Amino acid sequence: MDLKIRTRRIAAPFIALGLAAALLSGCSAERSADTADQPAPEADALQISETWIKAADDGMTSGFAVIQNPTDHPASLVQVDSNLAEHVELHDMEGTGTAMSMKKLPGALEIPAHSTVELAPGGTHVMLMGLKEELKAGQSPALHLTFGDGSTREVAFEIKSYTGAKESYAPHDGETEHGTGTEGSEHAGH
Ligand SMILES: [Cu+2]
Repeated sequence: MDLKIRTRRIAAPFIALGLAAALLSGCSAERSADTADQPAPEADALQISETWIKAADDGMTSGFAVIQNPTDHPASLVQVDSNLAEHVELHDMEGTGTAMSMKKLPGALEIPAHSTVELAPGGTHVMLMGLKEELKAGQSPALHLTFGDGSTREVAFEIKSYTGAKESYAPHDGETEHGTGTEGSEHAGH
């Protein structure tokens, strides 16, 4: 609490300073905005596809995506938020075989210039912990993504039932669960 208030007080003069600087250098700022030197916000420049989340009744589940950076500038995914879960973290897998476990990424997920980063089962993933509601196949809730430059974007993730490779936290291996197909997939949008 106290910290937050203090940060805000400190931030105000800096914002004023930045504003003054922007006004003073109005001409040059306008010029550089026209050139390629000014990178587009990461939220707009990154191409995000194949977004999906494993269907789950409760507890935790994970989300996946393919993030492509076609620009000349490095980008990063800093944070993912959702009101579907108590906590959302970016996780990575560590170790091999049966000793494989997941851990929170120490920092942002880097997406270097002209590269594609894949979040997939068995690898980097978005971890949704403490689900507040059942995630049923066919739904397409939006997650809130925050990037390295502070830009943000809502991205729809399709809920899919998935019985492939499990991470270590999914104990029911080999069970034949089906029937939660994607029939009646009304894209709730939201
Ligand atoms: Cu995880």
